[in-house]
Amino acid sequence: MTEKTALAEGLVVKAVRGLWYVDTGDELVCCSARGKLRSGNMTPLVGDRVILQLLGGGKGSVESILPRRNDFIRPSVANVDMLVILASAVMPVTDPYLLDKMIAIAELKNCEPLICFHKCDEKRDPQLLETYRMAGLAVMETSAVTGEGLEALRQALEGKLCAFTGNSGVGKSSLLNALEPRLMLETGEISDKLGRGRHTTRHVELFRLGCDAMAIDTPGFSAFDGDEISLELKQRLPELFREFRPLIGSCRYPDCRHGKDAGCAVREAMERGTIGQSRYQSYCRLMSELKDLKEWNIRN
Ligand SMILES: Nc1nc2c(ncn2[C@@H]2O[C@H](COP(=O)(O)OP(=O)(O)O)[C@@H](O)[C@H]2O)c(=O)[nH]1
Ligand SMILES: [Mg+2]
Ligand SMILES: [Zn+2]
Repeated sequence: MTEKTALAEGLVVKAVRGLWYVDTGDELVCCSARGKLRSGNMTPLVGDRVILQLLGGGKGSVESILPRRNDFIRPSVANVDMLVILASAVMPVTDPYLLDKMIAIAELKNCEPLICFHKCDEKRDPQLLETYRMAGLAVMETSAVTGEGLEALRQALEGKLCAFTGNSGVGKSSLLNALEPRLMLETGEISDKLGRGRHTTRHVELFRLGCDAMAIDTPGFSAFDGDEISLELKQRLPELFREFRPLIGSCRYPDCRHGKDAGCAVREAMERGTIGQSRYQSYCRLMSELKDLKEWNIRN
């Protein structure tokens, strides 16, 4: 019994009840996590790059987790390069406030936001699109029906680990299917709120898209919501609205919160029209929602 077991590096592509499926490039290895990892309170997440011990027969154990770019709680996923946020101008119409919240969370997590104005075959909202373009965010119009925007989207995703999010019914699964037909994801489910638990899959899985991208389909906005609301989000909120950044130093008072403060350069830019009104309103609403966060955190 002197045989030395081999170590390999791989990507966690699926997690199911205490087992992690790790793609080493050569094979898919079903792993448990070493006690050492668990006692250190580190659980591998889908998207993690890990060092594993190969035990033969497609089995192994995760030895250590390589440093992460970011991690999310719900869905449990790490190293998301890009958050693809879908919006729709037809039922269910996306509330710009939800979009802005998702964008802020993406920025907080060092994750590139990409906004897809989806179902563009049915309806477009050029004004909203322009609001985001003006903010310096990546935007595109997509349709799973006509295929519009798919090629541009493929190019934007290339080489990245992407999470698709957006309100239930906005078309996430349909868009993923349009990008990669063999995925055959279920589409057209009714409200996530009603269906939760019944239709929501329990495990998190990364899909390989043809364009050398990995993607994860998330159940809806709720998934990236609540849990990610943190004190850090509150403290860094102004800079998470990227078009505010160049203005922040120009406010009259250095501690300006960019609300009703006198001489606020951000608000003045909104009044001049160089910052979208809806973006500014979302900022103010988020700020007021986060105001009592400290107390909220203690309560929970
Ligand atoms: N017109 C139109 N309908 C779409 C498009 N993409 C999805 N849908 C429809 O929108 C509904 C919800 O789609 P689904 O992919 O299940 O949304 P999800 O909940 O975000 O995954 C389904 O009835 C789809 O057929 C699109 O590009 N254009
Ligand atoms: Mg879906
Ligand atoms: Zn200000």
